[in-house]
Amino acid sequence: MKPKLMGVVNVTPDSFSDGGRYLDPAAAIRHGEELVRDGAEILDVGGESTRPGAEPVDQAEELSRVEPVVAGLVGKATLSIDTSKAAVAQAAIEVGASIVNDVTALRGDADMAALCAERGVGVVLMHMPGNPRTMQDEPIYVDVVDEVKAFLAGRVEAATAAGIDEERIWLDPGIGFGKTLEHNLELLRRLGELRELGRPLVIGTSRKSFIGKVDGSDVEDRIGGSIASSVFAAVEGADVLRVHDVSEMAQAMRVAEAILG
Ligand code: HH2
Repeated sequence: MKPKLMGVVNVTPDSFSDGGRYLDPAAAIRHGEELVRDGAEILDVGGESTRPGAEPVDQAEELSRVEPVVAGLVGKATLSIDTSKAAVAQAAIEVGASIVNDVTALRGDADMAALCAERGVGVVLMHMPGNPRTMQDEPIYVDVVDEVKAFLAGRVEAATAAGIDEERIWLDPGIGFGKTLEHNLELLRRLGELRELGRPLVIGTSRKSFIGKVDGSDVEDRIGGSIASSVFAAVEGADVLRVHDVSEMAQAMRVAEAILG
């Protein structure tokens, strides 16, 4: 067990836990550098919030947020661009991103799959029913793990049919995206079943509202829950942990790894 830490760099005014803190490119770059010093191997740069109810961001605006930040972080870590817009992904790839983290799993923009295939980048395919505006309306599954697994298998098929090398695909069950508390807990509890898909797993539990639903904590007070859920996910086989609090998570992982030997 040695998951990579993916540090979150949100260049947005409205992200659910750190919106507005790093909207200035220089502040976002400094934040990314700090996350690397703290132990992040990957930085995930995003210019559009996907929190429940978030409004879509105009392409030019999203591009102007993320492009200087990706450019400023080149050479400091592996860079991932968190976007569902092909034009934004393309600009980020041109300045140095090597992973596209698409929460729509290539369904949001008809040009995204071809772009990723042509550029040979890594691709994170995440499960989300509907879109951020509607996903929490009334999530219903007969068996959430089976359904997420079938969805992800289908997206791998679509991606490889579009020419994306299967070896470059990472999968993510989308904790907090169109799921109730019980759905999120069950996905984490049965994470091992998603390993059967044969691709590395990315897990993002950091500061999410399911933690607050467990213990009533506010968003700025969820580090303990973020660590507990991420360590659990790592033990169950997560390969990448997408986190905001890299320093604390790195220490938690060092201790967990020391125990496991
Ligand atoms: N979660 C968020 C955004 N992108 N990408 C992947 N692959 N997995 C996740 O779990 C995931 C993600 C939400 O977190 P954050 O970026 O902090 O918030 P916001 O979307 O409000 O910017």
